Amino acid sequence: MKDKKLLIPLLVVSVVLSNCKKKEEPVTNPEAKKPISQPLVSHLYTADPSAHVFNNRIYIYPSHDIDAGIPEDDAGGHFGMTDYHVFSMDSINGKVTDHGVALAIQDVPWAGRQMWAPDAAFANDRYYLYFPAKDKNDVFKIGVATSKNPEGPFVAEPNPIEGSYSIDPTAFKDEDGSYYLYFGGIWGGQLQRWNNNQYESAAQNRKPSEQAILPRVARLNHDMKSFAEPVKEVQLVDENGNLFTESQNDKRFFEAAWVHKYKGKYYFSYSTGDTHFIAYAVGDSPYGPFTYKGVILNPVEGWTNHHSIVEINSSWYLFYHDVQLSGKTHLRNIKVTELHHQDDGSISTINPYQ
Ligand code: FUB
Repeated sequence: MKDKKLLIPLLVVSVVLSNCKKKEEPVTNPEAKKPISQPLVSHLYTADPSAHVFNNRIYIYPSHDIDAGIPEDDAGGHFGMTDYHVFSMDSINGKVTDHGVALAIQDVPWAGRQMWAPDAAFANDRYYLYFPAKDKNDVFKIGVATSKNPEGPFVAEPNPIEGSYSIDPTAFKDEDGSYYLYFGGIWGGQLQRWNNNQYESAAQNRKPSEQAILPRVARLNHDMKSFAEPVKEVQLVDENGNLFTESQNDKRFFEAAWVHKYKGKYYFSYSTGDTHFIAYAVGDSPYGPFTYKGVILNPVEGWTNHHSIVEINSSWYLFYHDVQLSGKTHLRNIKVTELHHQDDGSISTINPYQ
């Protein structure tokens, strides 16, 4: 009896409280970071945006993130992407068009799984899509596919580029018309398995005191489908000309190479991986050496950081990604913001959140 008498006032109190709670929604967190830019695409998850201007239009070649249902591991197994979409815009604030599937893994004869960060180039009256994927032996290689149109669809070559390995290819065209393919990524990207361009499946990550692993470059042949020379290491050095050690992981290379040229200098930018910076280094030749100069982009939300830099109508832009839409490391969204070169050639550091 005593309990029943208490029940009615308790019910009244709980109904009043639950109504109060509803009125208070949505709960806003005063500590939440405010992004400086919004996702360019929200109907798909996209990452690793490589942007180019082709035919006066901006084309973006990103990874297409999906939830492949693969548990997270240190080698990035949960990044189980299976195709690419190309996006375009007529201007930096213009409407973004999704051109649909440009290349799917079932149409790449040599590929097994994980289509990671791609890039594109134009030469010989056609467009070339460079993309990494694991082959049927689970070894990352770099493939090339061609199309008459910047948005694809692309037709893949039957084999990966001979002599290629690891991930994150980026094609750079120099002013003399030569093209260079930069690539490499450590840990899940397997670059640590390739010493002297030879594969050692059991090779481990470097120890903190050892010299950091270097990104790679090779000039492309006129056919844009093969290397014109043996793959070389790209020297990334500090202000005294010394290579970094693995322990200098706020400066050493991890993945996501990109090269742009500004006032005659070559800018090599890259992700430092586990310290999450996009850093840059400057040199006088496409082969380097490149001297570390600083940070272009501070860490974004999500583990990875990957970008591209492109000049559009005399302004420079940084395309990048974070995980604003999903909050999940492997489900990212591409973004863009303006980038500024200072008079001394340095690049102002961008904070992705206010
Ligand atoms: O998108 C898969 C991998 O994540 C890329 O290849 C890396 O650069 C990192 O962004």
